[in-house]
Amino acid sequence: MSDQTIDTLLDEERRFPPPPAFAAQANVHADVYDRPFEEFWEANGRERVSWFQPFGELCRWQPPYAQWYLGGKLNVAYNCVDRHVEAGLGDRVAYYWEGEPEGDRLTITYARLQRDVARMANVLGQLGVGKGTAVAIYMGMVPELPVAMLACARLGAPHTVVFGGFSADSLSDRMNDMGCEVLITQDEAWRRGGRVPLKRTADEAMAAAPGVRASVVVRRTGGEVPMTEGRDHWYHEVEASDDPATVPCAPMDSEDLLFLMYTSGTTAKPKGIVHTTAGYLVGVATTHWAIFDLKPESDVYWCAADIGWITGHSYIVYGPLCNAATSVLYEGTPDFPDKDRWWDIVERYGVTTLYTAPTAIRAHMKWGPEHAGRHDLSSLRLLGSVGEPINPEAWMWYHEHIGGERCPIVDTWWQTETGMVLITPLPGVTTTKPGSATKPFPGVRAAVLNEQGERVEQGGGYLVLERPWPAMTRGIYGDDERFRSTYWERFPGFYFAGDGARIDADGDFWLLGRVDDVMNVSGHRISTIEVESALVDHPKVAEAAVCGRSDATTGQAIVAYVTLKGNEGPSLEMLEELRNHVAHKIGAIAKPANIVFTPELPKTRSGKIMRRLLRDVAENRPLGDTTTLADASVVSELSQRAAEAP
Ligand code: 6R9
Repeated sequence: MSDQTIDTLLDEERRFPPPPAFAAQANVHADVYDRPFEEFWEANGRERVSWFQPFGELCRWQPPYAQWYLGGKLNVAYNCVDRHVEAGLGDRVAYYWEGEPEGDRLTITYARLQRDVARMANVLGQLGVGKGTAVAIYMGMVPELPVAMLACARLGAPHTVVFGGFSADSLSDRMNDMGCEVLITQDEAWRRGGRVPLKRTADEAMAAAPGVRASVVVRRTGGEVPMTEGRDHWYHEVEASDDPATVPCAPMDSEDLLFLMYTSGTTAKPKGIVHTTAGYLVGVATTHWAIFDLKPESDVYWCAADIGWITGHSYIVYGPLCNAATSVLYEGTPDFPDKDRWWDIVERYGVTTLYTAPTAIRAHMKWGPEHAGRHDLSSLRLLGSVGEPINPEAWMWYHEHIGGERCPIVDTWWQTETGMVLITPLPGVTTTKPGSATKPFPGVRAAVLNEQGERVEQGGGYLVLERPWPAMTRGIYGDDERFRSTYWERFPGFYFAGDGARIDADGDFWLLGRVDDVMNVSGHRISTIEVESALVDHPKVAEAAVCGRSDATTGQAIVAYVTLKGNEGPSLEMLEELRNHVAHKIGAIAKPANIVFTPELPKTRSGKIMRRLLRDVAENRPLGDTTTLADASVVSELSQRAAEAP
């Protein structure tokens, strides 16, 4: 982010204190910040979660690894489903599901969810899935997705959910890294009226993942898909009981692996971020209850993310279900069949709480407020934002056109690695400022350090966290060295998040985006090197350098600079071929928005590609310091080509 943007942010003087009526009924009040951190997490550990065996020790901190709620035994699926049915809440709606084809809807109560999970668990059990068996899940936003995750949790089988937009290579890499034995998928997914061939992609992935011995295929569209005898099983054809008594909830240790979520880092290989059972569950349930001011009897909560990302895991599945919330689950996109799809959903179900990403808000801004204006949004009482810094304009638009100027907005900062929200307003307590995530959550301590690792009381620097929190990752799967070097070496003793931040005179945090080679496209983390590797993988590409440039809708857009081999000349066909190649290697979200063909890339004398310069070129900025450049003429040549790029 340029200095100018930072200054603009800090000039932001609008203040939004919590509406008094909201504050009066809020779940948490200002005194929550005074609670000693041990007492806070100890009490929430007891109150928010049911234990088969209570924990003894709260936290064991052996940097960089923390363990929480030691000695406890519990089951995540039991906490998210069965105990609510036992408590007489079986008729409460867990999910209102909205499929993409018009009129395709389902109301799933907690009692039904319990039966669905039991059935899926029995099917998995027949395939030999038990405690410790790694399961991959590659699905769209259908009810069977949370059911599959919960069935794994019920059996004690760790899962990894791979976003349905990812490619066969991405899926097989993850399955191989985790050692997955079983894959749960579906025939196809609906998207904008088209069909996404999940099973076909899964077949390609399984061909490259020999450890996967069985798959379970849920029928969604009814499209023709090949089934491999002996390996693939239609979910609806397997005979299995849905009686929860036939498949007990496995008692798990607090620190047993719950899931891996792969995320992009600064190398081409995604990291398997480890999340365990008790700390994760307490962390997501506590934050969900406090930050979204959850009133489980009356709220209709909607997180419009995809479950394939950490936001969906923590705040569509585990947090809300643990809290016995009623949620909306939706399949599809905000502009199909029309741009008012979301507002139609809000009106139909009386959604009270909406949690989405700045990129979605900016898309709605672009489409205009008339789509929301056609619907009654008066049920909304609280709005949330996650995934990237929210620009003050987008914040104000959300506040006015969606929140009717009455709903507090919680801008929540967190990461795959943190598992739960760490910096956020509390809606009944915090005076918000458009663009600021404000304060660390109770029991969390964050700071900003300068280049030398000194604490910045007021001003900009690097965001770090100072002590462990329950849902923090337990590491990168199988890569202790990378875990230490990525997060713990830059500032010894602190968790380094990879984000820049500023603290203002009130002690509020303003997030400024990534400081490493990770791009943020529509709230999705993509590493520059991952895209470069995919490009260089193409037989005609000699070299590639990738950077993000600002984009009004997606936050950042991917720009690639490509040097072709030998006599290959640039062409529009080549450009399309390369974009498709990246989509095939990684997934459509990683497709470069622009490709600039260039005979040479700007490099330092030691051979490092000067990405900062590429970003300047991509954003038409005056070029910064080029004195370390080996051949300065490359840059003027590049600017010329970028301007002419198709
Ligand atoms: C939950 C999630 C994490 C990165 C993170 C930061 C950015 C997320 C933000 C935000 C500013 C917010 N980020 N929330 N930046 N304000 N409210 O998005 O996880 O996919 O791992 O991305 O997203 O850069 O480091 P993940």
